[in-house]
Amino acid sequence: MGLTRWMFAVGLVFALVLTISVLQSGTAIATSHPNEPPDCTNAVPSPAAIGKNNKKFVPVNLVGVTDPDGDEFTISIFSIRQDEPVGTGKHAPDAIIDGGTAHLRAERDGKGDGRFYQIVFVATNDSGYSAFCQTLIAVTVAKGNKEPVLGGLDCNSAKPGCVGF
Ligand SMILES: [Ca+2]
Ligand SMILES: [Ca+2]
Repeated sequence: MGLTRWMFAVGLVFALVLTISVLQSGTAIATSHPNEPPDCTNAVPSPAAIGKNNKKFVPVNLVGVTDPDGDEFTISIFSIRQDEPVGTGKHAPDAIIDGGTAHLRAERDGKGDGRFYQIVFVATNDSGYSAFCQTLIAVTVAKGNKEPVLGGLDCNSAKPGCVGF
């Protein structure tokens, strides 16, 4: 019992030291950081949703990103994925990346539960600090006025079929 109690005490001290060192390193990071990266907590697509199913491309931009230091920043799209098959032929691919603009096909699988596109992008400020961000946009037009459901497949929208990166 004595040994158990001793080990418990050692563990407690160790945990305390660990907590203090974590807090100190956290403080050190906050105070010595010369510049903060952009904040994409409130990033949303514009338009907020795609309300058509005409198979045409819709330009979608990303808004709501800010920079804590007021720096200028640029947005560069890294990847676009979707939860339905991209398909082949003239209605593929379903996304084209043009810098910070996503061209997304206004399309949904007639047999599916509604399409979501996931846009992954990087916001980089003029001091070179980057934030890795993501947002979702749905194709809202649906038979029977059903809400689109997120999930299922995970396809690269820029390539035919349904492939990964
Ligand atoms: Ca397609
Ligand atoms: Ca879906």
